[in-house]
Amino acid sequence: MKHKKTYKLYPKNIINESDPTSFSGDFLNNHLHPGYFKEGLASIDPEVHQALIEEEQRQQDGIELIASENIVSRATLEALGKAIINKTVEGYPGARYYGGAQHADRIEILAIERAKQLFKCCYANVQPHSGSQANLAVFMAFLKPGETVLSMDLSAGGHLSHGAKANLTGKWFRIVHYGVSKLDGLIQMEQVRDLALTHQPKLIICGGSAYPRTIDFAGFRKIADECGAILLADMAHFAGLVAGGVHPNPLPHAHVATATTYKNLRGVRGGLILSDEPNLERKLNSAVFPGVQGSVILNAVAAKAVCLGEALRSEFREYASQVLANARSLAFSLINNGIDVVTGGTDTPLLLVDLRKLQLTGKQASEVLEVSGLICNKNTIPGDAQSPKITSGLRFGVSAGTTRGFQEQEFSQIGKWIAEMLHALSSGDDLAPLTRTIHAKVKEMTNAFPIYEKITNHSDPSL
Ligand code: DSN
Repeated sequence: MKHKKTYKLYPKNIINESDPTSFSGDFLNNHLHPGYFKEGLASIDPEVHQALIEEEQRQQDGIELIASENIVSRATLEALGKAIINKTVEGYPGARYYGGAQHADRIEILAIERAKQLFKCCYANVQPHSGSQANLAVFMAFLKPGETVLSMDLSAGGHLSHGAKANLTGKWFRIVHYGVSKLDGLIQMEQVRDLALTHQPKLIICGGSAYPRTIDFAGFRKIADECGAILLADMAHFAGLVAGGVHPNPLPHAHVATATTYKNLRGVRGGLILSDEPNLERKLNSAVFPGVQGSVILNAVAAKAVCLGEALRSEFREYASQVLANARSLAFSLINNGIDVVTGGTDTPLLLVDLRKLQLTGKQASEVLEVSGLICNKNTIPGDAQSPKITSGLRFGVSAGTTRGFQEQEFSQIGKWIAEMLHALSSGDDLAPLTRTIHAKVKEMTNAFPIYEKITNHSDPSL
C-alpha cells in the first residue's frame, strides 16, 4: 500500500502504530462520527493527543534556548482553538469577498490598531502567515523579477527569505550580500554603502535571524536614500524588545518593517508588516492579498490580537527588560567560562557562540546539549567553513526561559552548564556522568518554574 512505503521513510521510534492512518474511534454509518461536535481530542484521536501531551511535557522538562521560540499565554492558546478557524475571508476589513465577516473584521481591526499603537506607526498588515511570507510580500510590493536586492549574507546572520540561493527570493531576484567584519562580527556600514552605490539595489534589507547587535537604522536609511532604494528592516528577532521600549524602533527610518509575532513578541506563529509611510498602504495590502496569499487564517489573527494586546500592557515592558538582562547574563557567563561569543555579547534576545577554538561543530555540540535538557540550535557563524547542516556555531535565545520566570542568576547558571558540557566534549572526556548530573539539575530548575499546569492536567475541555 502506498502510504506504508512513505511511512518507512520515518525513523521507527517516531511512530509506534502499525498503521498511522487508522483511527481508533467507532464510526457511525453516516458522515459524522460519534462525538464529532462534543468529544475532545483525547477520546477522538488518542494517538495525536498523546503526542501533544508528550510535547507539553518536553517543553516543561527542558530549558528552551532556541531563539525563535517562546511560550505563549493560555489566552493565546484559547484564541487559537476557537471556531473562527471555520470562517473564510479574503480581502481586508470592510472590503471582503465573502459574507458573514463582521466578527472577523472586528478581530482584524483590533489586531491592526494594536500593532500600530505598539510600534508607533500608521500602517499594519496582520495577515502574513509567517515572517517569510511578510518578506515575500515586501518583494512583491516593490520589485519586479530580476531586480537587485542588497541584504545580509545568511552565514553573517541574514535570513533565507532575504535572497538565499535556495529560496524563491534568491532564484527570482538579483541578490547582492553584505557580510560582517571577521574581526568583530559587526556590520561594516562602509561596505554596505559601497555595495549599494555600485549595484544600485531597489531594496535594501537590514535585520536577520542571527545578528545579535543593534543595527544602525538611520545609517541604512541614508544609504537607501543615496541610491533611491526602499529600506526593509526585518525585526523578527527583536520586535519584542522594540515593543517593550528597550531597543530602538527601526520605524520611521525604514520605509517598511516586518516582524514575527512569536519569538520575543511571545505570541502565535505568524508575520506582520508595518510602515509609517501612509502612501504605502495600498501597495503593501495588495502585495499580501492577492499578491502572495489567499484567505486569512483568522484564528491566528485573533491570537495575534491577543499577543499584541498583551504586549501593550506594562508587564510586557518588564518582560522585555528582563529578556535583555538575561541575554547579557548568559553571554557574560559563557565568556567568563571560556566560550567565544560572537561580537563579545548582545543587544538582543539572542547570542551566537563560536566553537572553532574548541574544535567542535554546532551539530555535535547541540546534540550533546540536548541530551542534558539544554535545547538550542546549530548555527553558521561569520566566516564559517562548515555547511549549514554542520556549522561551527550555536545560537542561544532567552525569550522562552524569561517567560517561565528565569532571571540573571538562572541564565548565569545555564551558561556554566553549557560551558562545562562544551569543554568536556572538546577534551574527549566521558560525557555520561556530566550529562546525568546536568540533566538532573536542569530538571530541578524547570520543576521550580512550571508552565501550563492546568492544561497539562486537562481541567479545561476546551483546550
Ligand atoms: N527564522 C527562523 C529562526 O530564526 O529560527 C524561524 O523563525
